[in-house]
Amino acid sequence: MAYETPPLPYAYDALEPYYDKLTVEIHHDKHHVAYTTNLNKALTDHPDIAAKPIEEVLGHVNAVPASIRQAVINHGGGHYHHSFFWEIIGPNKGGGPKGPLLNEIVKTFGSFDAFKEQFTKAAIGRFGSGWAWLGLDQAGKLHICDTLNQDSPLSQGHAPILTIDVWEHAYYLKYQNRRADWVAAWWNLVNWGKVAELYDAARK
Ligand code: MN3
Repeated sequence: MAYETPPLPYAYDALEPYYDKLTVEIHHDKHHVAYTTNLNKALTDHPDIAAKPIEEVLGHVNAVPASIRQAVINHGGGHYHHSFFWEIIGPNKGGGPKGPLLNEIVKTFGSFDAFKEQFTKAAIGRFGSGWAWLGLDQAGKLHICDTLNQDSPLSQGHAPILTIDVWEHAYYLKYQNRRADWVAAWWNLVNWGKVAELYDAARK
């Protein structure tokens, strides 16, 4: 059993002009694939772990033997987070959420704009490499957080429904040091239909 990098669910250039073809290609085919490859390497002698869904492994990461735990956090996180990231963006998306998810965002953050502002702040403010997230916390409440490197919100018992990658490899070719421009452009790619699906699933 080995983990596999899911194929990119659209063409490399499908996210233009917000996300350029070259970055998408390198990000998926090199960075994402390397995480998956290194995860499988780390688990060579642990087929019992490699047989589990990655969500389960990261959700109980303290059960992973100490000798490989950091490798599983790094590469397992990288494998899972990127698979998730490609799913919640897409071509001809953007706009905003509807229905129960919109209602909950308004209830929690005051308005959709206030939510966007807080999420953007988390993404821009993440020092160094990492991710910003919207998810359900252990109490089932919507919650914004940011994580360092490939530390996973799953390991905190959260159910993620939205994320942005703010590692420099995610945006440097097009946006260089302008992380704020990457975050602003990324809102145009968010697949709110998929985010709503994840929200509904997480509530069950
Ligand atoms: Mn990345």
